[in-house]
Amino acid sequence: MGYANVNTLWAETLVEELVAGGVDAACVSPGSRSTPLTVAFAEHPDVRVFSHLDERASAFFALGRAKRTGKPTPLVCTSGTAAANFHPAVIEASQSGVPLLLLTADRPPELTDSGANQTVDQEKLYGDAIRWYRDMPEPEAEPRKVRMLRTTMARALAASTGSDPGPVHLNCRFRKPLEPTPMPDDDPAGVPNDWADGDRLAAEGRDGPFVRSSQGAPELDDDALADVAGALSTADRGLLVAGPADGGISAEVISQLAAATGFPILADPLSDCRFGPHVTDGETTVCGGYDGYLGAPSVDDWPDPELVVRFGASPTSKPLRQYLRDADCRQFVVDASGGWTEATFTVSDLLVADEDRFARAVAERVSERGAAAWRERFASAERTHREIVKEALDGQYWEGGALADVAALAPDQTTLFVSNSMPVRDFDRFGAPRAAARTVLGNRGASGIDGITSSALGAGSATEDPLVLVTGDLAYYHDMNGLLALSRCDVDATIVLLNNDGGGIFHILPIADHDTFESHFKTPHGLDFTPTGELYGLEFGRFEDRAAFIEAFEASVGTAGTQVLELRFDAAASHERRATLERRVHDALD
Ligand SMILES: Cc1ncc(C[n+]2csc(CCOP(=O)(O)OP(=O)(O)O)c2C)c(N)n1
Ligand SMILES: [Mg+2]
Repeated sequence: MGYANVNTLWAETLVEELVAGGVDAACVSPGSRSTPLTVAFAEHPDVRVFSHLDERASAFFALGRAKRTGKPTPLVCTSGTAAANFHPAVIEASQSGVPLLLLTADRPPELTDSGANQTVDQEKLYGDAIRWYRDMPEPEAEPRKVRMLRTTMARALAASTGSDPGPVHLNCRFRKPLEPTPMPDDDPAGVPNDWADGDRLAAEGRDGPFVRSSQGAPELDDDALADVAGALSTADRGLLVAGPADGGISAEVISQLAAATGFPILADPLSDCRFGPHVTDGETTVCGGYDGYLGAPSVDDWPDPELVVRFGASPTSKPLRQYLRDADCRQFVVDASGGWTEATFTVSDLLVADEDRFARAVAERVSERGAAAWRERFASAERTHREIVKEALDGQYWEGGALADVAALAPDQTTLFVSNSMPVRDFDRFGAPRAAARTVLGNRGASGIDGITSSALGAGSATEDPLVLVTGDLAYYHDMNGLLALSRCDVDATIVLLNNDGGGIFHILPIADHDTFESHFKTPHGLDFTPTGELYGLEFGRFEDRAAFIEAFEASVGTAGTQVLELRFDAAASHERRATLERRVHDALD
């Protein structure tokens, strides 16, 4: 095969190997140094290219896609600060265990630290947030080097997926000509016809990936499984906690474990276990209201759990985290990545094992179910909580009410992205478990309010599901650039914008009583977001009450195009409402 020059050979081979490894899309941003990569992706018939003008939005878009698909979407940028704009998404990907593949274009090594234009130190730019880093050698039409390139692509994909998924960074150096300009054979940038010198593997690769890597999932041995199963079989009062997870334990498997043990499941909204058919299968008690009742004084009189098995990251709910902190019992964390991410430091047993396999194996070995009274205690608290929230929906609307409605009304098979700050907390407290199948995503790795819209649209780009994003106003403002992906990347969404004119969350912190609260913490901005409708080609509507919002929401999720449904709230009033409802639940439990 003929190539215009060494950069074309290099970039086309790189893309060919990624496609052989399962890549079907890439996110690119304009710039000169990355030209060979951009052209190679754009010209590959099996790659869908998402073109983003802003690298920060691009990286979050790729992150959202990976959260939805479990596969990396390679990211391409030019040299300089462009690469630094990937950094927030890299951190989120690392901390939430999501595959990313960063291809940062760079100048040849002799220009590092030389004052050359748009040249910065890109070596290990993202520090420890990277699972594997490689400073790529300069492209060369040399057989061994090209086999290295092919192998490196297989390795990069393997390193970003597997049992400890995360970002991989390849710093890709290119020398001019960057465009596919044909260069003569005898030029250093040219590719002689016989460059491979008969090395067919270098020239053509293999049928499929150059290196097929198989990665086994970690499993416990029989003794360890018997120990856990024994502990579960002898406990009357156990809890199964499904924390936020991108690809953690599945609802089906945790249900098997719940059926075998008789223990309730406390399902974080960002686990795969809050919603789905298992919720009403009769064998399991799926709890979603614990954020509202576990802080009740009367819960202190409940007997302690005798055992807790946790999957995924630390739960979103603070009352749940505190409850687990105070439970003096054996607490297992099952984590295939072996991350030791447990900030309350209450875990007694860290089990590095594939979550589904572990739970299946333990469910088979458990011999006795726990006490029905314990399960009923949780089921009854759930009913109390749910009734009080349901009643409240008929009264003054509040931010949590909107989340309760979204949870109830989103169609089956929705992909739902929930922003940080109050939206995810309200969703946790007020989003009742339902039998509908949903994919709920959020950025809880680092809990930033940046890149939320882009992450949601990236997730939406990977699915035919209706896409719903629930975001606060500061998060919406922070990533307005991300809205351009709606038209450029052909994504439709329903965006529920909860506008309380600033960071409502700060009302619940002690700083709320300080002079600097309004100006430097709550930061009311007074922005009218209506013009984002015209600017980004979406329908922007403001809704005054619950009935109007529900009507617009139901219409939007069934319609093409993007609708932003803005609800305006007073943050202080919403907090009062949360507090009143919490008190009501606590009193009812008393
Ligand atoms: C990038 C980033 N900057 C700052 C913060 C700190 N922070 C946490 S919540 C919040 C306010 C978010 O406001 P909004 O999106 O309107 O949600 P609300 O608090 O009103 O629910 C801020 C600034 C953060 N998490 N991430
Ligand atoms: Mg706000």
